[in-house]
Amino acid sequence: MTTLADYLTNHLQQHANDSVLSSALQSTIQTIAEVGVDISKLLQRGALADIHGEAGNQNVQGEEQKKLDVISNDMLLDALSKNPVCAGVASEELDDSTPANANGELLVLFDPLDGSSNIDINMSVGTIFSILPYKNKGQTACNEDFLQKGREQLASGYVIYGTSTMLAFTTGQGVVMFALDPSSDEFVLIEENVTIDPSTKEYAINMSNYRHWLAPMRQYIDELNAGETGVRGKNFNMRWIGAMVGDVHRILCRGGLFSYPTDTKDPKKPAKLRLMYEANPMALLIEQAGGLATDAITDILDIEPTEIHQRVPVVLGSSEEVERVRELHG
Ligand code: FBP
Repeated sequence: MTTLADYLTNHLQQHANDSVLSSALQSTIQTIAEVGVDISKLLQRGALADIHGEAGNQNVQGEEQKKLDVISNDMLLDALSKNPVCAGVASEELDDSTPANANGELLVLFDPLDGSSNIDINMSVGTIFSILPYKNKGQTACNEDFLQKGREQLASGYVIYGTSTMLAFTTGQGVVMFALDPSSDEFVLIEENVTIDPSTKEYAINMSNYRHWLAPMRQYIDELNAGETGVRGKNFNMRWIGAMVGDVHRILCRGGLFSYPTDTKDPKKPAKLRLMYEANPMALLIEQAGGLATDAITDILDIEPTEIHQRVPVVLGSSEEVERVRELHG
């Protein structure tokens, strides 16, 4: 049985060409995992822990915050800010980044509780994280320091709170998965080098937005829905968990396509998902598992960020399907 601590010690030392950076990565992933255990326990207690319902205020995205959005945000912010390797933290729930230790090596971004509309209905939710290098050591970190392309990420991953609690991450050498052992509060290694099949028969999209999509996306989904009677010549099945972390976890487990495309619902908000807290970390995982991740045309990891809360269209998963979407958006 390999615990997270063992794995991080062995794995990162092996692959490290910078031991300072690797031990910084090690302690940061360990810190996030420890908070993940605490959030998992709160979720296990559910309504008994008074974590259901609204927090009574809106976040910078203009969304009603759930109680657990705020609780999990504060737990992560507190733990990471106390970690000396962490120079700064940025959260989906906070307007601006929070400077931490100016001599730290790393910047951490997180969506403390992805899929928060699932909390009150006892469905899967998750914590998504992205780790970037801090390039202005000795200075106080600010929002601009976080505006690095997704390719600059040193690591990314998520903790999913589902039927069991699991952790999946990459440090650029493939994707690994751990399961939480509730009897020891330890994450135990269950799979290394997770790979995604290039072809699939499963897709995930919020079909209720169909009339708001651009023509190429409607054509792609029409092709899938035509199944074996159409140009694709095979039937496709649909899933939608309402939490990106859940849909991406399914894709890492059995392949598939996930998309939250651009839409015309609200001209001021042509996309829903956040580049820095959702798209970039998930895109790195998917690419490291042999899949693809685009905004329908451009690889997500090559998008130059302009502000820490920017939103992007997302198409990710099994490469054949992502390429078909790219072709139709040609
Ligand atoms: P947050 O819950 O972090 O705001 O994330 C957005 C999200 O919940 C994704 O996880 C999910 O894929 C999508 O929105 C669901 O959107 P919709 O409610 O439109 O189906």
